[in-house]
Amino acid sequence: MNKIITLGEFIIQKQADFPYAKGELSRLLSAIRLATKVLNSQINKAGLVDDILGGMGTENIQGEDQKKLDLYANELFINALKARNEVCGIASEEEDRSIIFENEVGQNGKYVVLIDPIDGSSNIEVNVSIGTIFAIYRRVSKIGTPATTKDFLQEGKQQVVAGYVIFGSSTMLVFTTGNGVNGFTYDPSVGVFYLSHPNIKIPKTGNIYSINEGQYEYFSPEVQSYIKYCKSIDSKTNRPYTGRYIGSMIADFHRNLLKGGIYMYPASSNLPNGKLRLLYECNPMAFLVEQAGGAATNGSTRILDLSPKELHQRTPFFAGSPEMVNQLEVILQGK
Ligand code: P6P
Repeated sequence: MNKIITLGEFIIQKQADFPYAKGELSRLLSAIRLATKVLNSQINKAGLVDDILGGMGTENIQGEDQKKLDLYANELFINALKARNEVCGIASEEEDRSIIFENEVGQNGKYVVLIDPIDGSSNIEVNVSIGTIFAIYRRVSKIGTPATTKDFLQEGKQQVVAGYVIFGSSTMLVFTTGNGVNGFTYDPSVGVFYLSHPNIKIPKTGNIYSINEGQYEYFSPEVQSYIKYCKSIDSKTNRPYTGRYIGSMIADFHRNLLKGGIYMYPASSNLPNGKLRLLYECNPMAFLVEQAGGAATNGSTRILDLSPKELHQRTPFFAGSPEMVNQLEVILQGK
């Protein structure tokens, strides 16, 4: 049996990885761990109680229907993070504006957290995997003052921690602190996350492509060319590839991370900047996939190099096995 290491023990062991932290990041990760356990218990009985399913009759800033679970998870993570007194501000997909902690304790917080509390929430009604995505940055504004917009609009390469939780056949927390990617599986019978996937590395290539082909006619000719490439027969490059698209990015991303593959949400004539948000969806996933040896691009530029201009901005997003992402860019750039 593998050596049993809990998430708590792992965080303590890796404390040295956070050069300037004296336990703050550990406390932040513990807050995420706690919120995840509480959320997990609600998700696992979502089909039994209707106070967590269904819509609120409200929309988020993106004009998307807010599900009860979206807002429940949003409140949960905000309160768990606020209670640790390490965060000076939080930006969330479910909040129009960033939340700045104005009190003295908040102003002394060294970090900001950006979060998508539940990605793919429309899948909860049909029991398809959903997840939470988070990114943690050191603030750039002066400690002891309120957080500013600049603290949130940092390039993805400045992240100190990024991770996701996938609520699937099991609940897993996958995160990086810039020293590789590790996956922890939750055992609800004892309420503990165990290290189940140490040092995850994505296969250099694969044969899975994930994209909503129903949008084919709206894609650019270059994206259409790449889809045709995936479907054409060429035994030398293991094609045709297999199409797998769950409609929950975290689930598609996680499968491709472990098996190899490419996830794509391109721009289209009806979504000129794509659908996914740069700050709290694409940047954390890009940090993770690069730390696992993969690549993430908007089609021409590394995601982590993009300079954010606004909190909820969208970007085309392609991420996965490095050789597949490279081949995609060759085709997109008509080389
Ligand atoms: P479409 C969920 O809403 C999400 O943000 C991702 O998790 C998922 O991959 C994508 O949108 C699905 O979008 O337009 O293909 O239904």
